[in-house]
Amino acid sequence: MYEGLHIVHRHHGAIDLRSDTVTLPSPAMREAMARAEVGDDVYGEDPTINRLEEMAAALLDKEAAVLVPSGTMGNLSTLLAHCGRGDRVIMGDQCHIYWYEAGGASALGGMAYHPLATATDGTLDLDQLRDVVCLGDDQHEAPASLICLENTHNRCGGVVLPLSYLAEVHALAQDAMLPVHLDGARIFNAAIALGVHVREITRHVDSVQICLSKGLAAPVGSLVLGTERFIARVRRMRKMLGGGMRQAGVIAAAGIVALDQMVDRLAEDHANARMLALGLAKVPGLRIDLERVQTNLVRFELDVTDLRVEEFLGRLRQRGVLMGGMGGRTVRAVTHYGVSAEDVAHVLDVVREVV
Ligand code: TLP
Repeated sequence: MYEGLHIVHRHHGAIDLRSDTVTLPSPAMREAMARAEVGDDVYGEDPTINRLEEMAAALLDKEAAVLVPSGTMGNLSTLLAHCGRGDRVIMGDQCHIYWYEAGGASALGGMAYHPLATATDGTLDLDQLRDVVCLGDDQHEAPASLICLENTHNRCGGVVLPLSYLAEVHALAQDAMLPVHLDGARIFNAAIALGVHVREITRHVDSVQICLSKGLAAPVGSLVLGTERFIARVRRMRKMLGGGMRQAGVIAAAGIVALDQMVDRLAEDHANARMLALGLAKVPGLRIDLERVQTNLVRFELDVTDLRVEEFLGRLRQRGVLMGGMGGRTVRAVTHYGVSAEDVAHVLDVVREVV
């Protein structure tokens, strides 16, 4: 149907490494979207959404799933479903929920964030965690109600949480009778990097949010997964937040293609990220911890004293390469669908020239 249609994978001709959120839908996605059977999802009558939710639940081995417009709404509706006002949510001080979700759970759900120091490998110290999961017996304390983890870990540079660590956190949480929520925006990157089925990750958590619109290249959408009872609560929160969508099967159709066709190819993004990281490591004036380059995110520091990050990014931009600043002297470059090994080689040439 889309033969002859030119599918653009470049934004204004630039090689865009700012994020994997910039990915454009594949031709198969556009075709599936055009053909999607739709209905009113608030009535539960969109067959394509129902199919996507069932498919995801089976894949991640959870009882039920619900489609939400974004990762941010997925996390927020999940936190609202797990916790009430005055509840304490334990999370790492580098996690996306804490840094980049506009404080939603606090502003709209009255929750108290309890951030713990995050190690460079994305983990939290288990002794510290043990100390805070039981808070709430004393009247002074906001009761601990939820632990949030993130995998892969964005601000830590896309690192993958070890399965043994997930098991330990899960056991500790079960002892304290607390649920564990996983922000799995890039959970498939983690599974591919570990070489395991994604279920090996999700078995250690009670709820999980996954993004279809990052490396999997769907235009819109995230899913929240958990028990049937829990997902019914998330559905109510989604409605409250204005995320109850109608004929959104057009979105779900791309999501089905994402889960079907776009997971295995993430290995390509990881190889390209590795190539980029190895090249950057050889550029004098840049500092990079190669051990932390495990998936598609590449974090590095500008050590050149007279070159400010904004200047560096501006000079790249002039030469058709986009990267993002992460505060301080840190830069992030993300490989994804639409960025080839040749693109990475070109980016390295440009970086060498600029630095
Ligand atoms: N992350 C975006 C920006 O918001 C920083 C990016 O470019 O990486 N969890 C994690 C771990 C994420 O990285 C993101 C997006 C989200 C949640 C939120 O997803 P959306 O953007 O769909 O609300």
